[in-house]
Amino acid sequence: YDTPSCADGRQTIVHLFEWKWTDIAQECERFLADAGFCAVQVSPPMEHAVVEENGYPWWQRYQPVSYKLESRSGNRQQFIDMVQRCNAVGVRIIVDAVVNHMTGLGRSGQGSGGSSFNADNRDFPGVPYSSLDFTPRSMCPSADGNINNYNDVNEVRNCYLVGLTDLYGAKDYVRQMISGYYNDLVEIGVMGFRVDAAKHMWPKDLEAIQGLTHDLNTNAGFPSGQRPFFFHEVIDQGGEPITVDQYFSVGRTTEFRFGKKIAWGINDFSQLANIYDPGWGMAPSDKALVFVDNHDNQRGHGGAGDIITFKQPKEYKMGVSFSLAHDYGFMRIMSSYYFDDSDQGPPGSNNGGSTDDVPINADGSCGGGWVCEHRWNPITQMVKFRNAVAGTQMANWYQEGDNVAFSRGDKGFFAMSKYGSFDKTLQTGLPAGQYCELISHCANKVTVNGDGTARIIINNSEEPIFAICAGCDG
Ligand code: QV4
Ligand code: CA
Repeated sequence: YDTPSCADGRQTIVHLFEWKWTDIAQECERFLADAGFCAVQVSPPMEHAVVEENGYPWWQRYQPVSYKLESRSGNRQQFIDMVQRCNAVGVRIIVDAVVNHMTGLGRSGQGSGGSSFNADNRDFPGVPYSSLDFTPRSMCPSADGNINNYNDVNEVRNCYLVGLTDLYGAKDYVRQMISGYYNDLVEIGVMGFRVDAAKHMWPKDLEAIQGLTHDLNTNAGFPSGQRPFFFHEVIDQGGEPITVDQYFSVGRTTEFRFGKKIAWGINDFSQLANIYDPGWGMAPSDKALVFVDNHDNQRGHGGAGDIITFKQPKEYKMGVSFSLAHDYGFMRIMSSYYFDDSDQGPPGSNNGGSTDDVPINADGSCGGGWVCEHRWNPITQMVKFRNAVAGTQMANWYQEGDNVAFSRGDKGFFAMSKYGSFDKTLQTGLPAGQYCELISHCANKVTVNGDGTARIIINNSEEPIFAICAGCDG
């Protein structure tokens, strides 16, 4: 479950947060395929609550009403069309799977697909689930039925996360409904799943659900016998009894400590060494799903604090570029929309809860309130670098003040200078020859000498990043 079935050895996924299926299909065809992205993580595609009183917030999509593929991002037919069109150009789809719970207590009415529901009665006829399918109250040790004490494993996994009706994952029927949802998606051609709130589910229940889940669909271009890729959202920053290693048998885990270490390191380059800190309990590289920020911590939700985002563009470009140059973990890029309010939905959501299209400007940037970090020059270019150096080790580490550099085997060399001016001869580990510097699109040409050294010049205050790799033409 750890290995994503990427086409052509591609190494990076992008979360197109709250994008519509029609826009994602176009983005696969017009940008992501050529840019060398492995896959898109899409917002939860199942039917969700419609929370008018909070202005149709982004988080309504984390409150499932049924597993019908009818959401703010589009309907079932549009979802299928997206998966087929993305697969056709070698870009895979990863689904954000919200399966720990259904909607929050107090909610009732109709979901985004028209199914009726009543959370207080635990009644979700669109699945269907009834009161028998939710974790028995007797199994939750907290006084109010909610999770308050993260030091009690039974409370974290058997009580309600912020009032969200908690599914009883030990029950066969519940396992069948969840795996039925997965199998529908696998049949359509998705490559894998981000399991939302996996910290609040028992690993043995996840294992049973996976056991009922089919191999990837060979008609969608996957090799036969290939298991879906799974990564589990487990916020582990140390100090709690639930740790990422408890989930290694069921796939990868989100490594939230990575984003913090990047934020600290961009602030003080001397902290960029030893990003992978096993002493802190961080997942080994082949178990870690890494990211500089995500849709929660960029707006003060789960795992927030000491995180850099698109709101600090220069620092963010450096943080993501360094991460992509590094050899640790499987990398996800965040692609956001601008917001002032942490509840705020995507562009257009104030208009009755719908979503606007993503317009592309003449210079390749996005308009209409969409940030599109994945289209920011250094980020796009470093995705190519990561593909080119895959499988190599880091070497020739150099750090002095606000300058850092390292090589990736004999395939690539990366450097970064916080204040944008650097001029020094360093060992690149590369074979002699002429190389195109990637961030400048080959405006800078670099000569590697017979002994592997090269004069590295950075002269750019906004994008103070340098990268060369074997076979990269800019
Ligand atoms: C409110 C009260 C509760 C009360 C309840 C009663 O706050 O005290 O019990 O009503 O009905 C929203 C609201 C929240 C509301 C809740 C239920 O913000 O105030 O409770 O709905 O109606 C996202 C948001 C949450 C949001 C949720 C569901 O972040 O704010 O809650 O969606 O709409 C922990 C977890 C981790 C989690 C992280 C945020 O370990 O798993 O918190 N991260 C994932 C997702 C995240 C999502 C969920 C889990 C839930 O990445 O985006 O939460 O699916 O760290
Ligand atoms: Ca649970």
